[in-house]
Amino acid sequence: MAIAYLCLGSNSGDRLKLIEQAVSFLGLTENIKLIRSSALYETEPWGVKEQNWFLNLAVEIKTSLSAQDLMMKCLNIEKTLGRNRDKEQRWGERPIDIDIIFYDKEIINTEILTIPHPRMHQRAFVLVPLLELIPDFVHPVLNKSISDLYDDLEQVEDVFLYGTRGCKNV
Ligand code: PH2
Ligand code: MG
Ligand code: MG
Repeated sequence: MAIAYLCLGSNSGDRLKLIEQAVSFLGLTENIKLIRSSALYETEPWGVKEQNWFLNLAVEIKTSLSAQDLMMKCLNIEKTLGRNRDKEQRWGERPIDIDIIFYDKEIINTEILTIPHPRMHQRAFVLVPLLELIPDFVHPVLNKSISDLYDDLEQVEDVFLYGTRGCKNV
């Protein structure tokens, strides 16, 4: 059994429904058990700025699937929810994205899969949800905790708890 952390994101279509459906499909997948979820966040687009804001959250799962099989399950759920990668720009708009951030403390570098996720430490939309779940988890390549990685962020894109965007001064 492995413990893995996934980051889910959506910025087109009915974002809330897509995230909810993706989490529930994950929970219904054989050999995946949902353990915990972070809160839901509304986040400024990272990478390509001219697009809708995203909804993001992180989940902790327990699984007997290999990292590779877990990735295939995630890709299948993305497809079921209408994702068509042929029509997408890198870092552009997508109805649903499910990324494996950590798989235990394994370091995996194959042609199709890199774990830990290679850009997670540059992204507030990944670090903020993970801060809730595993602030002291030490990144097996960078040897820093999630809290330290968050403190080290040079560019922090805006991350709001879902429903609080636009309430900056309240
Ligand atoms: N995903 C991307 C690119 N940029 N920005 C935010 N805020 N949230 C995302 O999930 C995201 C992104 C590529 O997968
Ligand atoms: Mg992805
Ligand atoms: Mg992604």
